[in-house]
Amino acid sequence: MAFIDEMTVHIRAGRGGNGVVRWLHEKFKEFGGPAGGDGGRGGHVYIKGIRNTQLLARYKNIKEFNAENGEPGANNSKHGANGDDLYIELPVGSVVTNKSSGEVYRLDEDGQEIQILKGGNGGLGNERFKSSTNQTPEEWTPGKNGEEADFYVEVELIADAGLIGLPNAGKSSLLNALTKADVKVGGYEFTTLEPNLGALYGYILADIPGLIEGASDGKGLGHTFLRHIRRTRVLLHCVSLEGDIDAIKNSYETIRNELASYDLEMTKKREIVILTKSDTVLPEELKEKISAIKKTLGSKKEFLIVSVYDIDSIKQLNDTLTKELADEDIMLKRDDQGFKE
Ligand SMILES: Nc1nc2c(ncn2[C@@H]2O[C@H](COP(=O)(O)OP(=O)(O)OP(=O)(O)O)[C@@H](O)[C@H]2O)c(=O)[nH]1
Ligand SMILES: [Mg+2]
Repeated sequence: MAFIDEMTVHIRAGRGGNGVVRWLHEKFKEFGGPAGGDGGRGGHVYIKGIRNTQLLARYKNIKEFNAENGEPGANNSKHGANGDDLYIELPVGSVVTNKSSGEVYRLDEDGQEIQILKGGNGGLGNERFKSSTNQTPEEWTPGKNGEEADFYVEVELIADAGLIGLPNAGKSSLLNALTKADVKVGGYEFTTLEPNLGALYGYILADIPGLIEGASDGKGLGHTFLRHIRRTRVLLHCVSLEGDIDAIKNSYETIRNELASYDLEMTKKREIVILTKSDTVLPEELKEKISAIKKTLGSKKEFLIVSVYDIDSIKQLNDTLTKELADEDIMLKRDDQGFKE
């Protein structure tokens, strides 16, 4: 699917600081005993998931990342400071491969942190080498190199919400109205042949080709592209208000049936019904259609009445959607902590 981004970078954890040779300075004593401190540890490297699909663009001209080195030890047995750990922020949906070891890390959640490289340990100061037979050790050891490797980063954006519906329902038009996607729109069926994605405040909206009755048997464009919205949290089910009441009801039921025959789990997803093209319907007709649809949907279903020519209705859809996705975020986080709604 479009929107995949990638980069290859060299990443280094920090080198440990060297141990040092120092002596205690006491009056009337040339050597007051060894007092060289150990070096500090080099900084580790972490990757951190952030909900920002544009993040990779920030690293366009960067070929390498380096965590801070540890400081050398000091006199009076002082330990050198550890190098700062490095946090590399990457979009949620990033798959990061260590090209030397083959290890693969996935950032699936906002705020998730994974350590990918360890900083080198600091070296030992001469105080460490003191023994009964050696009161004046001159030995010290250098800090160890941090781990380093080339990494391949690929971002697979996972859609948060998916626009579904019959062909011509106005799905792509809504994607364009809500995001900067600017995809092809047409007054004929199957304008959209491949899924399109758009970004809405860091959330990803997917617009997929229209489904028709029998899509599960391969009619129209089939239904395999439903896999692109398998992991979405919310379905935006678009139903055009253009047809008569029976057509509208059938349109809704057809899509629900096709979803069920693709995967029953899909029918358990949160669904917001969007009644599109409201500008094509006269006010009194709209009332009739709405009350008929309410009965079909039952009391639990939420719906919105939208026209791309009615800015307020788009704004309302935008608000509902962003609130819905943000609430879901909070619920998911609570689930992680063992809370249940
Ligand atoms: N009057 C009116 N026309 C609309 C509205 N939304 C979309 N349309 C028109 O409806 C037609 C279909 O719109 P699309 O956005 O391409 O529909 P789609 O659901 O993506 O269609 P497929 O990609 O074929 O599945 C186009 O001619 C649009 O201009 C609306 O709110 N009002
Ligand atoms: Mg379309």
